[in-house]
Amino acid sequence: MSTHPVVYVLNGPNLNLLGKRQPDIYGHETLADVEASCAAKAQALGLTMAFHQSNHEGEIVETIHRARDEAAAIVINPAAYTHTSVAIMDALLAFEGPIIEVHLSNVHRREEFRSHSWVSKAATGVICGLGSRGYILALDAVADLLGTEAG
Ligand code: CA2
Repeated sequence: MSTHPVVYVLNGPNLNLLGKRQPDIYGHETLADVEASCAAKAQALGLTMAFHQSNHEGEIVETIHRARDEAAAIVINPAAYTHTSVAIMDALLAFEGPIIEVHLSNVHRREEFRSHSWVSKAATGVICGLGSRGYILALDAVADLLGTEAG
């Protein structure tokens, strides 16, 4: 059994299409590519990662509930639910560890509605506009905040 802290990396609706549509906004990498980079980074940092994607709000809420027992930190790209979901915000507010919100695009340069995030009200920190590197930086932040950084 691993004694490494567990970090959940959660992805919201339509992110399963990453790399397959709209590469001008979201880049050419697929979600499987992002997962592989995150897995390598987590291992280097001494973290155990569990990577999830769901197109269903309730499923994301239930995954966050599981994180209460199983994870020390959460990295989340809630995708469109960022801007709509009080339910995901409330679930995150019930989680005690660090929460890093990640967006591939700079949501503040886009349509006005993307500038508001319910999830930010529960997040420790927010990273946006740096593409998939944002996930890697979020894992760095998690390791730092948990005080578990390797090396
Ligand atoms: O920039 C981000 O990471 C977003 O969370 C992505 C969401 C969007 O609703 C947020 O405002 C910002 C959209 C995810 C959909 O991803 C797709 C990827 C490729 C093709 C189609 C959708």
